[in-house]
Amino acid sequence: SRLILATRNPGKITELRAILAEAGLPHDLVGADAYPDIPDVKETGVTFAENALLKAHALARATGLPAVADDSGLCVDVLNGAPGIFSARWAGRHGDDRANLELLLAQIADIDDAHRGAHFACAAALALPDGTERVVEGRLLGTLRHAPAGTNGFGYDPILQPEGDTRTCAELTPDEKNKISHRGQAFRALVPVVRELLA
Ligand code: ITT
Repeated sequence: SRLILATRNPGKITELRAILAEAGLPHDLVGADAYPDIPDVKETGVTFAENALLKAHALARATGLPAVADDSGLCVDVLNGAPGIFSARWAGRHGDDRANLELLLAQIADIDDAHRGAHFACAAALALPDGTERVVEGRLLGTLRHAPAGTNGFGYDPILQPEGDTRTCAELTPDEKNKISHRGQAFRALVPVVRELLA
């Protein structure tokens, strides 16, 4: 059976597809690109979970298929959780990773190493066309560097050093990152939910 993922990011599709396959689930995962006429939904929620649910419900309603959506971001302790749900457009323009990262580094430039805690958070939602919904979350705890390092990944990866590692997320291989990442955890937590609702 078909399951649709609300993203235009092919990396996310590959990752969730691998997790479903590894769990032995037969579902055929397709990206929202397969349905180009469906407009993007406004992310008006105030939490990752609310935004993930909004996206999943909109896509399930529009396609008549079970839909998965995720919302994620970086939460900085000393900024009371910001950028949070605004991570993708922290410096103004949506998806300007370089500007977002530079602005954040400037905002915490004077913060000492003992107070540079942060985490990536991800909420993953599953919605059915009949309105049934579930949402799960994952987190990756770490500290923020003073300067970027590494070229893998995207977004804030070059400045987040996961707890227990000496490298940044951008210095991990994709496999290493998926094993510990907020999104990897959330997608893996979705497996029993898919099993329960889409048996
Ligand atoms: P889609 O909505 O098309 O899936 P997006 O780029 O808007 O893609 P997200 O909502 O998942 O992606 O992520 C929001 C922002 O949070 C993203 O632009 C990054 O700045 C940051 N972020 C999320 N996950 C991250 C990760 O694994 N590594 C680095 N930064 C991340």
